[in-house]
Amino acid sequence: MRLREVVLHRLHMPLKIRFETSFAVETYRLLDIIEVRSDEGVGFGECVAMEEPVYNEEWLDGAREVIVRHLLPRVAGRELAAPADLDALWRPVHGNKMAKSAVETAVWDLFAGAQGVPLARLLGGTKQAVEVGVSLGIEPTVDALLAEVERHVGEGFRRIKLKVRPGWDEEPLAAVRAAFPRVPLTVDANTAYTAGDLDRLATWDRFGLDYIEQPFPEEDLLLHAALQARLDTAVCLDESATSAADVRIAARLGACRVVNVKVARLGGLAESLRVCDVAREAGIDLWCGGMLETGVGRAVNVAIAARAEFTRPGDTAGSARYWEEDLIEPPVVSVDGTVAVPDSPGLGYAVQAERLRRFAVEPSRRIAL
Ligand code: OSB
Ligand code: MG
Repeated sequence: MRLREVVLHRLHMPLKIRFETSFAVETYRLLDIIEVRSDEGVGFGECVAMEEPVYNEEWLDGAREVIVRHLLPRVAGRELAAPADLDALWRPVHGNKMAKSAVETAVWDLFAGAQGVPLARLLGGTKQAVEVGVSLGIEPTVDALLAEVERHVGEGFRRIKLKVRPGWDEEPLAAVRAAFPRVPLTVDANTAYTAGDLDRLATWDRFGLDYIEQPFPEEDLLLHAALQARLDTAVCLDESATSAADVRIAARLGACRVVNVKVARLGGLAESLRVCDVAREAGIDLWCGGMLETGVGRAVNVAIAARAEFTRPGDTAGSARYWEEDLIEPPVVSVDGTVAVPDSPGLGYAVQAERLRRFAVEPSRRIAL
């Protein structure tokens, strides 16, 4: 298959929620939808890089430049036998994984659609439905957080993840644990702690967490290993895990027992599948994270989470948590903490062209290949 044309759509989507983390407050998403076209059909992918490089080193305008100047020219005129062929073509371009993933996932959608198979099945996913939890942002008060937890427990989410940072951790955690003694609970610090916090974090077994996600800066696997050695609670890596090789090293060091798979952070679905192989060999539990995606990215998350290695609930809540109106039909629906894996070809949801136009902040850019 040859790509004939790529269309880049820059969208502004208002979020229903105000989502505060240790590194940002998000009230809307600015994002690119990548539409790839061949003689066989169309595929869609989402670039989830944030406006500023505050989650990882990538940022939306930078990713757009990488796609246009460095990735698409390397695909032009090339015959692709499978989506994984992109790996070899892009090998000269280092890093820039969210940019690569945006195009790569669109190509996977295109291949799955052309073969008439659901993306989840092309990826080796066997589940009929995936289990989902919810990631709750930092709230102005503990009472506001308790109300959020109560509402989401009531909606049936399979685990509650709380965003934490120095100054918003032990007090809200103790309050949530006291009010909900048995709810599966995790925390995510997005790298906000330092070596000076190690002794304090090493006491957190008392909160009965399923895992502690990315407490320390992404480079510092040894610091994560030092914490894991002092806890019964699992350490989970997000930002630190940018490749299958990273996960293998982290497992060898004892830096984690759980990994949050974000397809975009890993550079796409081919690398995500390699992470599945490493996780099976090394006994690491996986779950699928999120970046407040629209339905386009969310559909990819549901598809990969259909694989058996994803043994813990993901952050793939339904569209209604984030959007008044998603880009896809039907929306992703989570009922009682599960999302059904679609059985129609490709992503399994129809991207709405009219909504791509309505949420656009600039004319779409067409690139002939
Ligand atoms: O660290 O998992 C994270 C959102 C944006 C950036 C980083 C993260 C998150 C979330 C929300 O936790 C996940 C979601 O609901 O999509
Ligand atoms: Mg995280």
